[in-house]
Parts: sequence; structure tokens; C-alpha cells
Amino acid sequence: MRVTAPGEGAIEDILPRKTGLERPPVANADQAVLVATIRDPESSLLTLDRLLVQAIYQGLSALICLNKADLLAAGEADDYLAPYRRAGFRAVTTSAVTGQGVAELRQELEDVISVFAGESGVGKSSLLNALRPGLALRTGDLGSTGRGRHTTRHLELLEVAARGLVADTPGLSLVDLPAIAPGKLAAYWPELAELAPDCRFRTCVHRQEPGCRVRAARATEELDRGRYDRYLSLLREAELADRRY
Ligand SMILES: Nc1nc2c(ncn2[C@@H]2O[C@H](COP(=O)(O)OP(=O)(O)OP(=O)(O)O)[C@@H](O)[C@H]2O)c(=O)[nH]1
Ligand SMILES: [Mg+2]
Ligand SMILES: [Zn+2]
Repeated sequence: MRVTAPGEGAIEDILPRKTGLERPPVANADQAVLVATIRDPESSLLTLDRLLVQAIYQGLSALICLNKADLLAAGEADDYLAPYRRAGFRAVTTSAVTGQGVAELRQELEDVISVFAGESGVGKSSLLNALRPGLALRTGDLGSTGRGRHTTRHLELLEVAARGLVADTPGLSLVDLPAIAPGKLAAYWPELAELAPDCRFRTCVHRQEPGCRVRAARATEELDRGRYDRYLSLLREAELADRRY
């Protein structure tokens, strides 16, 4: 930008961006770290799946971070993450309180630009504080509703790992699905995309078409039911959005 008069400026050039997240706006990010919790708050799996679709759509690699491990019973974290790991997603379990998993998370942040996303109150700012003691980002209480209070209100880019930059973002509780044609949604669902070539119809959306390999996999629980059901929810949304245009 060039200043043309006090308080005025002219845009001279617009540089191309590698990737752009619509909300939050972080240009040139490589990786999305999607923070979720099972308890205090119980974050929504539909939100997590939505964020995964959005990350893949934006060309970002995705890392799932299940935080507040200190509030979980043995085995709970692994059960929660199993369907995601089977689908090929990387996942870490952390606690910003005890420090569990923080070294592993730091390793995943090296050499890339990451953006933290997830519902308010899941501990995004707390994790960054744990990654870099002395950072002292503001963190919030869970309000009387047991959900977060949107403590982080602006975006900051922080160095928390070797050559690793991270953007702390205000909590995402409602993320609009990018405009994906219903027929393309399964392409953003790795475990569905893998089975889809074996469906009878090339245009199969894996709901009730005959000869659907995905439905067959759901019946035998080869495919996680929750993930499949949430795919159907987002498929419905994509169809409704499609009809509006
Ligand atoms: N028990 C437990 N509490 C945690 C952990 N991480 C964060 N908290 C608490 O959860 C609350 C919310 O943490 P924040 O770091 O502010 O959450 P956030 O995701 O940044 O929230 P927004 O900025 O509102 O999006 C605070 O009271 C933290 O102390 C954890 O690993 N275990
Ligand atoms: Mg925050
Ligand atoms: Zn199918």
C-alpha cells in the first residue's frame, strides 16, 4: 500500500496467496491443528468433521489435537481418535495442564505454518502457552453454560517450535462448509474416498444407491458409523446449499 495523502492510501499490488482460510484469515498456512475435547466442554464431532473437510478443501494438512487429557479415563482418548487414525489422520493427545503430549505436539509444528482451530474453550491458547512458557496468552473460564467465552478475539502469529509459526485464533464454533458440490463431498472424507471406486455408480453419493461399497462397509462396521452418519448430515447441508444457487 502507498500512502497518497494523510490517512489515505492506494493498493498498488495484490500478491497471490498459497491458501486462504475464510475464517480465520490466515494466508499461507500449511497445516490446520484442530483442537477438540471430550469433556469441559464436550466439543462437537460434527464441528471437527466440518473443520477436517474445510482443511482438506483449503489444501492444508490436518492434525487432530485432543486436549484436556487430564480429564479423561485411561483408553478414552484412543477410543475417540481411533476412527480418525484409521482414516489416515494424524492425531495427538495433550493436556495443557499436565504437559502430556506437548513435546509431541511441538514436533508436529516444526517447519510449518499452522493455524489452531476449534470451539471456544477447548484450550487453544492454553496449549500455545504450554508450548512456549512465558507467552502468557489470555485464557478464559468456561462460563456458567460450560462452554468457552471466546477469550481470544484477534489473531496472532507466534513462534512456538523450531521454524514453526502458529496462529492462535478466536474459537470456531460455527464454520460454514465451503461450497462443495454434494457429489464431491465424499472426496474430502478419506475413508469414503478410498471405497468409492468400488461403488456400482460413479455418481454414487453413498446414501441409498444400489451396489454402494460405502454402505456395505458401514453395515459391517468396517467404516465408523459416527463418521458415516456425520457425512450424511453434511451431505444434506451441501444439497440444501446447492439448491439455493
Ligand atoms: N483441565 C484442563 N483444562 C484446560 C486444559 N487446557 C485448557 N484448559 C482450561 O480451559 C479453559 C479455556 O482455555 P483457553 O485456552 O482459553 O481456550 P481457547 O480454545 O483458547 O478458547 P477461545 O479463545 O475462547 O477460543 C481455561 O480455563 C483453561 O485453563 C487442559 O488440558 N486441561
Ligand atoms: Mg483462545
Ligand atoms: Zn457408494
